[in-house]
Amino acid sequence: MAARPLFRALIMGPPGSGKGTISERIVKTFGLKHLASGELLRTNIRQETEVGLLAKSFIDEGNLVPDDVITRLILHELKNIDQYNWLLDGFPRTGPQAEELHKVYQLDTVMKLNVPFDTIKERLTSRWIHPGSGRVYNTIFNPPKVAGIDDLTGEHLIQREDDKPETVISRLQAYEDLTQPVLEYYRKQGILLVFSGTETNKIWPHVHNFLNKKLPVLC
Ligand code: G5P
Ligand code: MG
Repeated sequence: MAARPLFRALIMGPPGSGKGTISERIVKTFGLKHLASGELLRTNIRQETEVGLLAKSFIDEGNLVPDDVITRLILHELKNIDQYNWLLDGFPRTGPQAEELHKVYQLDTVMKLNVPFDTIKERLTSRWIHPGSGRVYNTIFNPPKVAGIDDLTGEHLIQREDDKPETVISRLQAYEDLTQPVLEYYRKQGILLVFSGTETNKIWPHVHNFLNKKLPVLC
């Protein structure tokens, strides 16, 4: 029997739309490898790599990291998971990034989370993360068992530098200006699906049903 072709998916949406939260559920249910550009950059910042030092000032201001830097980083990481089904989160988010990715990998599907901006602003100011793993909490939506402490490691949670209200506005602006053309690019390819709502728990069943038609469920 011929091997099933590898599945290449992308999740897009404005900052705080729930990409990370839904990706975690996709990974758990369908076993895709997950590569999140923001997470990768934050790891580089913590490890004080050359890329991390360069990226920090852009991220802290709510601006995008230069295309060539993030593209090189992501394409390098994708090589390591080449033999698996994967889900990209947060890359590409400009036209040039989408074109560079397309030279190497053709996506099967692009899932866009369409969440109103007012809903998003509230979520980001109540987000807490575990810096070591990138695990995400929210004091209202999915609080840790003990306030300020990671459920699995018992280590302290922190707030992301770029979740300050003024930085959130710059990030939303960058999304509007630079990422909208990417959606158009995928819409033209006929692979864009939009999932709208204000609650992840209501969006997730639709994402699940959609992926279920394409992939075997793990659990
Ligand atoms: P990131 O890390 O890619 P963003 O801004 O795209 O950052 P972010 O903030 O990580 O996206 P998300 O993943 O879409 O948001 O959302 P999430 O973390 O799952 O959910 C947000 C919060 O809401 C969480 O606390 C969650 O628990 C909660 N939540 C989820 N669902 C619900 C719900 O239904 N109700 C409620 N009440 N809460 C909920 O990128 C960061 C920076 O890195 C650089 C840029 O500088 C960027 O700003 N970067 C790039 N630069 C250039 N090119 C690229 N491709 C880049 N990628 C990253
Ligand atoms: Mg995220």
